[in-house]
Amino acid sequence: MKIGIVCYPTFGGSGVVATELGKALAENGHQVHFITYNQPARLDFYNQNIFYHEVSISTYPLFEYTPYELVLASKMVDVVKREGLDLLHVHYAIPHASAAYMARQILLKENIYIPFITTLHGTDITLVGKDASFEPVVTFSINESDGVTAVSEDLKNDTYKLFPITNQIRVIPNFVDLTRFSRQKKDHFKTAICPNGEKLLVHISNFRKVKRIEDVVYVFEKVRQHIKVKLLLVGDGPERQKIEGLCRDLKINEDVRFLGKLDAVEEVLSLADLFLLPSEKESFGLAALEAMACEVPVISSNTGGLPEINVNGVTGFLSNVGDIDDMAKNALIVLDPANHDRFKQEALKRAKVFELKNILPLYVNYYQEVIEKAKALVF
Ligand code: GMT
Repeated sequence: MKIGIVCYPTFGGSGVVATELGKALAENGHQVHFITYNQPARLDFYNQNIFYHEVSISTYPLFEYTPYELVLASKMVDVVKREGLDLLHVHYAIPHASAAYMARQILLKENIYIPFITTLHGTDITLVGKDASFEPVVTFSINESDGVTAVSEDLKNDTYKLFPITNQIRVIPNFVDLTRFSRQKKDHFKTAICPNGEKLLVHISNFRKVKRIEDVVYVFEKVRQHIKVKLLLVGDGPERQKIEGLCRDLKINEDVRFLGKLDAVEEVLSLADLFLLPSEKESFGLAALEAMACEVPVISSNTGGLPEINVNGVTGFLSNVGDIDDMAKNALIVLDPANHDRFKQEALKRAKVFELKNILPLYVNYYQEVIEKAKALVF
């Protein structure tokens, strides 16, 4: 198949999933065309089946806001025609689904029907999409998609709850590549960061409000009252400065390190003893799955799709959003030497359910289904 993938080329979960999916499809012999405004962050290897088409936006003094969606739709039209694509797969509804709809309508005038699949990732539904300023377009473009997937059952249910959706939504969960995300032996690094045998707690995110990073810090501070611990915070974003200030105020800054945006997160995860993800909302929680693949148990909130990955009392624990006392208590249970190995093994076992080789065929079969349906519809 020849597939066009549209995504945000950033470190955010939707871009990561789209890029990893494209890479896996290419390795399985499909031709993959990324259509984005920058080289995707995780597109870090060469494969003869991967092509990159840049959406370059030129500004004009009249435009206070450059109409990116129009440039993207035009680029999709161009790539579909030039490369003879079979399908467009857009990740994150806003504005990719409506741009794909526009491209499909333009191509229809030239007797080309390009089906498109929209994958919903979370905030495109639960935060941004449901806002009245976007809602009609989001509803319309989801209903007009030739196929729709959501990354968890919870996100599917939320989408039906929040929008008048008439289209079928298929759940295809996110996945992890276990050849990359597996625990590596990094004893020298661990000793450098935890010279006195401290346990290492890790959080990785885009440092947005929805991640509740202050809860990570408060949980860490509570655990620190009982056992020797260090905290690594990976990623960057709008909350970082506030969190740095909080660590200073709590006088724990000597035990907390901010690593910024990192490519090789699997190396940090290989040192970790516990992963913290206390988010307000989380449609899936890819970061937690990647941690579990590296044998790191997870303390998380019980929001969104997190209970579909993190099994309470088995791979870690789930608590109500904001219940830092419960999270700290659970962290101590997981880190107890009598329990830790069991939680680590269960985390890996659970991550294997979401292994790339199990999830990739779900996408490939769905692509074929949608392409066949589109052919029957038009010709
Ligand atoms: O977590 C974020 O804020 C980034 C966001 C995105 O769209 O890039 O992540 C969403 O998609 C990820 C991949 O499907 C999911 O693992 C995250 O749970 C989801 N984030 C939220 O729902 C807040």
